[in-house]
Amino acid sequence: MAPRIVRAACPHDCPDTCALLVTVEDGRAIKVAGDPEHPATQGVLCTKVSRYTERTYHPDRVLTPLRRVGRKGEGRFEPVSWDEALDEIAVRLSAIAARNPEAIVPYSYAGTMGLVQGESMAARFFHRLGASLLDRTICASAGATALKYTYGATVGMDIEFVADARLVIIWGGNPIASNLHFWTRVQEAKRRGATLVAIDPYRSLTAEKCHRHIAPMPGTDGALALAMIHVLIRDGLLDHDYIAQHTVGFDALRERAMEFPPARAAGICGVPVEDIEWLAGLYGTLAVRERQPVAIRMNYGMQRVHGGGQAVRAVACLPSLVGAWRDPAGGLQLSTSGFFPIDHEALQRPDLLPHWPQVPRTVNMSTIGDALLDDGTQGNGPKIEAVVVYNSNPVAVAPESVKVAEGFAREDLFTVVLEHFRTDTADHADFVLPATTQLEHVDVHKAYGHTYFLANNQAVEPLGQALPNTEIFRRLAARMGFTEPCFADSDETIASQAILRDDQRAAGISWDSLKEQGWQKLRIGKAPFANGGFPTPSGKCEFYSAAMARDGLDPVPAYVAPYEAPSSAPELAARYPLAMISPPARNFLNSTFVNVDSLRGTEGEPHLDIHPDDAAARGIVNGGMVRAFNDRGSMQARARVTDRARRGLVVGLSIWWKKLAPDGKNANELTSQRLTDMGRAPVFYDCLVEVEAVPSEALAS
Ligand SMILES: Nc1nc2c(c(=O)[nH]1)N[C@H]1C(S)=C(S)[C@@H](COP(=O)(O)OP(=O)(O)OC[C@H]3O[C@@H](n4cnc5c(=O)[nH]c(N)nc54)[C@H](O)[C@@H]3O)O[C@H]1N2
Ligand SMILES: Nc1nc2c(c(=O)[nH]1)N[C@H]1C(S)=C(S)[C@@H](COP(=O)(O)OP(=O)(O)OC[C@H]3O[C@@H](n4cnc5c(=O)[nH]c(N)nc54)[C@H](O)[C@@H]3O)O[C@H]1N2
Ligand SMILES: [Mo]
Repeated sequence: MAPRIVRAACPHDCPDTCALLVTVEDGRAIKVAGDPEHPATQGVLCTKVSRYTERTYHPDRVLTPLRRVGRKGEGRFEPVSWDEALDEIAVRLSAIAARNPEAIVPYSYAGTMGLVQGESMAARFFHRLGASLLDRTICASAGATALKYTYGATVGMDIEFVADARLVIIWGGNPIASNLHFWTRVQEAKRRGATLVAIDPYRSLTAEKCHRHIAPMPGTDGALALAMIHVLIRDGLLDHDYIAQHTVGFDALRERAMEFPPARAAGICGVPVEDIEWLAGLYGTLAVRERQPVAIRMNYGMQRVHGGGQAVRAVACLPSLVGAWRDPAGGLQLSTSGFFPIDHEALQRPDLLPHWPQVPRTVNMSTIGDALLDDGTQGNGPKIEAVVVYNSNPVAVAPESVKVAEGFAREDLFTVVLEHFRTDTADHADFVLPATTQLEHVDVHKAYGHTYFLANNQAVEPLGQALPNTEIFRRLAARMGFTEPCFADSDETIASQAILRDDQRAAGISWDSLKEQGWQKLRIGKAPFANGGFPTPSGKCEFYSAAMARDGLDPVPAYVAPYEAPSSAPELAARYPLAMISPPARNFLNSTFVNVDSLRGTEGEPHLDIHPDDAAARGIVNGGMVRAFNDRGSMQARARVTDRARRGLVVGLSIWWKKLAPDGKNANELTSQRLTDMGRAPVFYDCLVEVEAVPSEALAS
């Protein structure tokens, strides 16, 4: 048979959500390429996804249901039939549900971003069961909450126009690794004369390619942004007309910003005063005096700290102060997901909850360690007796991993994991159920870095006995006696339910048109906030947020210090003087792809970047083994002595599978379960450690 091309979508948790063309020959996918016609993809894929067939046909794929035969965490299993596995799971879950369904917890995140395999049948199943709800906070909820208070939704500029910007500030993001197609456009802006600035404690792959790199200590961006606002106001670099018509709370913001003269912020952030003056001056002069487009690409890296929400809010005020929204190439983007009209109720069917509109208790995925170790006497609801994990690898990715692993190792916990591979989490399962990959199932996708809906058509038949998440929950629902018609919906039916009807932004877009065309752009103005129209209660950009005041938060952008820094925790900082961050490695996607040999080969082994002065003070040499530790745990890594890490900072690119690391540990052994100022999100980059050289005789084998 001649090869055929199938239109598909990249499922991974990345702002770029690429349109794929999959070449299928004799029932096998032989090539995955970027769609050259799709403006966001531009025919280019990242290294990871261009190797997608390597992951799909990986010899380690789980292709039959597995039942545990060893101890929890040991990873010893025997194959069983689907009937055996599902019958036993249904019996176990039914028995727990008969006592209290809230003792059952679903655990999922964005292993696939697809609306069908991500949230539909699984959500229906757990709602009908009355299981605990899961607060899906592990990535973006601090920043998303901040944007909702400030702009009304997770919306912003369309970066398709950014090539025309004169200044691009990349704030807390590393697009060369984690937002590649944005970087392509920024390269074009650079060729056309734009100035590029990175704000990042680490000289990332991206920061080293910008004209200027400002390196604040982690968690201090709020002070930096308030000082920029201070300079804009002090120097009259303001779009008074935009402020008057399209914002609320300017006086309150001015008062707050007056508390942050650049010299004060410079002290907090550990950056030169001149950097702050220069950046604010350039931003304001270009935008206000020269009426040139200035763009800020904020990313989630900056909000994984105590004050992450307030910091995002402070930065989010900048474009409204200078009227940057007036130009399609100006403004700010953190996320575009709020533009998408999605019918979550149709997908998830919360009305199936036993006492709807009353809802069961909610478990925060970011504190799953504590939740699993709670014996039910702490007032948080019943002890967790069962966890069903899909699209996530919590034992590797959730903070304070020692506790997470201890929780998943509980012999009285019943754990089911739907997976492609035997991850660190799967090793703790009672049952591992083989799930299909994106090439083997149907899905529909929104994006968070552009404004196209995409279809994922099924390219090949499921491998082995793998089944889509939807089908696994469909079969479980049948065994549990759930007879509502929605449990019989096919994946294509679900895909057609995902897009809200009657929303102008999606006019002309349906599952039928999408699966033919592959992708379609939402109807949104080129400069969506040129004339205000923010989806806030006031319809304006809210410098002052009455909703925040009601929610017990500071209604004006503020600087909230890190939990773990010399200023806020001097005693801790004396013992653990180095700030540690663990942002994504370029060849991994969170913990996905770590087991793909070619990609792991490129990353090599876990590294820790440390400044030459900090290394010398500890007798650490380049290439030597080191141990990073604090009161929560430790991990070993190969030291890279480099001034990419500023003084006082160490960087361990992540997220390694623990079992593929030399000591069976990763960066989350060190991170804490404390939460951000808003959004109940984790503080992965608010983490003090000490580092020591590991004598060679003490090396983990
Ligand atoms: N290759 C690859 N791409 C990915 C991912 C991946 O794992 N690998 N993950 C995907 C996911 S889930 C997400 S959420 C996004 C994340 O992508 P980004 O939002 O870009 O976030 P991070 O990679 O976490 O961090 C980006 C940069 O922020 C810096 N940073 C850390 N702390 C601070 C701080 O306090 N202030 C400032 N200004 N900067 C700070 C880090 O040094 C890092 O260089 O990327 C997605 N894309
Ligand atoms: N230290 C540290 N920790 C972090 C971060 C960090 O920067 N530093 N980043 C955080 C962030 S931003 C995020 S988003 C989280 C990410 O955390 P997760 O969302 O858990 O992401 P992954 O680690 O990629 O795990 C996803 C799993 O889903 C599986 N999967 C993929 N598709 C399917 C499917 O269709 N069906 C089923 N059943 N399974 C599927 C994959 O095989 C993979 O094992 O990690 C967080 N943890
Ligand atoms: Mo994320």
